[in-house]
Amino acid sequence: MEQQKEKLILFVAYKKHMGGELAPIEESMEELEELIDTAGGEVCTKFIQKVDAIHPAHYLGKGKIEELRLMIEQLGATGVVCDEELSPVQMKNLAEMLDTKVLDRTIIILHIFAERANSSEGKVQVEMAQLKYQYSRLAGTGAMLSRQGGGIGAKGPGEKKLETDKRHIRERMDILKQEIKEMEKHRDLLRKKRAKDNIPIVSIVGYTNSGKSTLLNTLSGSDVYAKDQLFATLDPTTRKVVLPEGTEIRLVDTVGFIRKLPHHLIKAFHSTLEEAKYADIILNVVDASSPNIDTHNDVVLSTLEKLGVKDIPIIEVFNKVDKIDYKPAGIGISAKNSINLGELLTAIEDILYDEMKKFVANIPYTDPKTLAYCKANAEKLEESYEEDGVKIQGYIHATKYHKIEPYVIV
Ligand SMILES: Nc1nc2c(ncn2[C@@H]2O[C@H](COP(=O)(O)OP(=O)(O)OP(=O)(O)O)[C@@H](O)[C@H]2O)c(=O)[nH]1
Ligand SMILES: [Mg+2]
Repeated sequence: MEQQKEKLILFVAYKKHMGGELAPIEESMEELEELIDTAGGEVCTKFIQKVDAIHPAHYLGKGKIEELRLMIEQLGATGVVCDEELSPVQMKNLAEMLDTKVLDRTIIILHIFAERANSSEGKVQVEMAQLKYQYSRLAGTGAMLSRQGGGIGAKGPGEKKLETDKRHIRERMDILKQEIKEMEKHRDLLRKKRAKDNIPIVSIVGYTNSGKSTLLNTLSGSDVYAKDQLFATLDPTTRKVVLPEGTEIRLVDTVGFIRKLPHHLIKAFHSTLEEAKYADIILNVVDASSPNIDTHNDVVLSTLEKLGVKDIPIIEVFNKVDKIDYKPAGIGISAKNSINLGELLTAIEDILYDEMKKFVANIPYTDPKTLAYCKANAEKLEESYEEDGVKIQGYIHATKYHKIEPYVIV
C-alpha cells in the first residue's frame, strides 16, 4: 500500500513583455507547493522562467527543457508540475523530451479532490470532473493526430483505440450525469423542506484554509474535519446555531475556493459550490494572517459571481486575528481561540432583524389559523390573552408581514 513519495520540480513560464507583475505568479507557485504537500508529494525545487512567448508545442524553450532534464537527473525527481494548465500537446511533448511524468495544477487539484471525496455525491462529482478533463485531452490529441494526417500508421489502431476510449468515457459520463441529476433533485428537495421551517441560512464561504470549518465547529460545538491543508472540506455540512437574542440559524460550511480552480471542477461541483446561492447571509471568511488577502478576496468574490450569487448580504470576517498585529477592516475574529465571536453573531442577527418588521397585533380568537401562522413565523414573541383575542407583539420577516397586517394595531 505504501507508495513512494513523489519528488517533484515545479515550474511556470512568465511572459516578460506582458507588463504583468511577478508577485502574483510567485504567490501562485507557493500555493502550488502547498497543494503538492497536501497531495502527499515533495517539492525538490521550483522555478519561474521568463520567456518572450509560451511555446505552443512544448511550453518552455528547448534550452530550458534541456536544463530541466538535467535537474531531474541530479535531484532524482519523479516528475514535473506546471502551475498552468498545459495543453495536451505540450504535455505529451514535454513528457517525451524530459522522459518523466508531466503534471499540471489542474491534475494536482483533481487528485486532492479525489482523495478527499467522502460522500457519494462528492465521489461522483470528482469522477465526472476527471473524466471531463481526460475527455478534453483525448479530443485534443485526436484533433492533433488527424491534422498531422499523412504517414502510414499515424492513424491506424491508435485512432481506433482513441475512438473506443472516447466512447467509454462518454458512456460513463452519461451514467454519472444521470446520478448527479438525481442528487441535485434530492438537494433541491432538502432545500425546499428547509425553506419551509423558516430557519435563516448563513453560508460560510472563503478561500481554502481560511478557517471556515473551524468557525463552524466553534460556533456549533461540533467536530467537522478541519485541518491545515487545502481542500479539507468537500461536502457542505450544516449545523444549527442559536444567536444571542435567541434566533436560530442554520450555518453551512462549504468547499473552499482557490485561484485557477479548474473549470471542470466548477462544473462538476456546481450543486455543491452553489450552496451559497440559497443563503440569507454569506460570511466571507478571510485568513487575515495571509500575505495574499487581496488575491484571495478577488478569487472568492469572482467565484461567487460565477456561481450566480447576488443580492445576498455579505459579512467580511477576518479570521486568525491571533496571528496579526494590525486592525482588520471588518469584523476580526479568531475561530480557533474564540475571539470576538459575539460581535460576529450580533452582526448576523442585526442583518436578520433588518429584514424583520416589528409589530403589535390583535388577532381574534375567530382566526386561529393566522394566530398559528404568527406564532410559527415571528420572533421574540410576547403575547397576552385579552377578551376579544390575543394581543401579540414581536418581529416578523418583511415578506410575511402581509399575512398578519389586517390585525396589526401598531
Ligand atoms: N491561528 C489560528 N489558526 C486558525 C484559526 N482558525 C482556523 N485556524 C487553522 O487554520 C487551518 C485551516 O482551518 P480549517 O477550518 O480547516 O479551514 P477551511 O477554511 O475549512 O479549509 P478548507 O476546508 O480546506 O477550505 C487549521 O489548521 C486551523 O486550526 C484561528 O483563529 N487562528
Ligand atoms: Mg473546511
